[in-house]
Amino acid sequence: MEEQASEVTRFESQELKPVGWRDLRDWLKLIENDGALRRLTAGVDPDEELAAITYLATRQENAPALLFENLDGDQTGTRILTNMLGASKERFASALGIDPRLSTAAMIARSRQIMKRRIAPTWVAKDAAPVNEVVLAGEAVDLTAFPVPRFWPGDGGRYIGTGDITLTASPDNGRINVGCYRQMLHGPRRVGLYCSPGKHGLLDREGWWARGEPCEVVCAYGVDPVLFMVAAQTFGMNQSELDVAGGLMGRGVRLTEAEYVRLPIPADAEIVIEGTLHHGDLLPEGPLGEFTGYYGRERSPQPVIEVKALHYRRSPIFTHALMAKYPSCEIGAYYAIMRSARILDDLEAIGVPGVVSAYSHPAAASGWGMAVVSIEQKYAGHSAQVLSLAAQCPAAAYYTKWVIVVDEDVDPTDLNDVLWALSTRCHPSDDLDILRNTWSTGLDPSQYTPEARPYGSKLLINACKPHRHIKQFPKATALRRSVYDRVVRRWGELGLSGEPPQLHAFHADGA
Ligand SMILES: Cc1cc2nc3c(=O)[nH]c(=O)nc-3n(C[C@H](O)[C@H](O)[C@H](O)COP(=O)(O)O)c2cc1C
Ligand SMILES: [Mn+2]
Repeated sequence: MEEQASEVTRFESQELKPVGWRDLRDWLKLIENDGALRRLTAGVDPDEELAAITYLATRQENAPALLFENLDGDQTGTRILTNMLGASKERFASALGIDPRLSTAAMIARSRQIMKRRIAPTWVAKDAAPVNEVVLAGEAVDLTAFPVPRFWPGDGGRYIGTGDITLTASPDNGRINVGCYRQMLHGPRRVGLYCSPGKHGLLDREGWWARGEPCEVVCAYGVDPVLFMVAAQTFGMNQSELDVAGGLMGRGVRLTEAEYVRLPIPADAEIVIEGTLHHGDLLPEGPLGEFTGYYGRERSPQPVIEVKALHYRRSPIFTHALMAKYPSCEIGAYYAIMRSARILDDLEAIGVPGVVSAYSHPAAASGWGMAVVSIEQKYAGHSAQVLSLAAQCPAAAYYTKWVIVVDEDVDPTDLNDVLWALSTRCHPSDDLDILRNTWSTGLDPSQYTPEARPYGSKLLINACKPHRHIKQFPKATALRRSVYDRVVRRWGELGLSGEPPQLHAFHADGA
């Protein structure tokens, strides 16, 4: 009885209660209890071997998170966590305290409810911040002492920042941005930072440089799952992801004062660096095997963080994100669910009616390649309107090449359903439009020569029933509700195994 009650508390009381974990270490205990964490105690080489193990262990959805506890040559007691969330919607659910048994569509709806909350960060004293167990400044900092992985054979270096969060501030209004941007290690106190055009970290940086000032940066490398998810998601330029993360966790993100910069540092992170980016201080960066499944971008000069201070917990846990084809990419199920929720939020904020659901399938280059939106068509031109708005709303505008609108009887999370709509309701000669010179990235391999990047293009696909003929459009075959109910009742008697499938559309009487 007691156990049942705690199940309920754990999954469904989140309206305004905080999540049931405090930091990354706490959350790891939670997922270990669920059998979703694998500890690797054998020695592993951070040079390609760690990535190879991660890739091979994650070729199916819901593969466990991997904690590498013994890294060749390491003197610091560092551990590395990979596949923290990856293609596991169950771990996404455990990070937010929602029911892991929900369908993907239901998780998107639930995430939207929780994501509406905003809770400001709280401050803790420096000496009460776990990340301040060890604090080093200036010449005492040597990042090369940590085991720093090289992921793919063709990578241009070792990457200290993949599963990171990076804080910058807007020089105009002080809004603190949190993004996840890759970071190549150049030397003991030199870290390359790659932000692609349009990302808020880049806009902040350009803003400081335009004023003739260096851009302060804080990067955290062992972060809890919510800060990581939020850092990877696109929110409005004027929003602080810190407040979004607080809202998702049901309590403020704990921050503490830094040693050198004016930015705060996350108090519960495992490792934090502080530093500055100076205009004109560039070093060759990349390539890195990326979320597209390719080495995205040629080696190019990128800004370098001049590291001023380092904070870490003893035996720190670095979070690292393998970039690869689905389902081995760290940008997986959680990303698809949150991005879909964000697209629906953007469309709701615009105020367009009739939007039912959306999904960015993670197999489409980590959910960045495609967005499907379902609507209940209410007027002539409605589906074309939703298509254009979805294609350019902040949550969906970056990269997305295929934007598809379908009717409400098609489930965007079910690719079989989407392919059915594309094949039976879409007439390519009438229903396709192209947007050109759209927001994209230097990492898109389909644009050649690389100089053509980062301008992208988008195909808008209208796979709704044609509105002009909607009344005459052939009726889709569907079971009569009374007959469906009868078969469900007889399921066992008929000797059929498992649960009868749930249906969401039935034959309309009079049709
Ligand atoms: C593991 C991982 C690595 C990423 N690497 C980069 C990167 O190197 N450069 C970049 O611009 N965006 C990268 N992204 C995407 C950004 O984190 C994402 O677009 C986010 O919205 C950026 O924050 P912003 O919207 O506040 O700029 C990465 C995302 C993840 C999850
Ligand atoms: Mn942002």
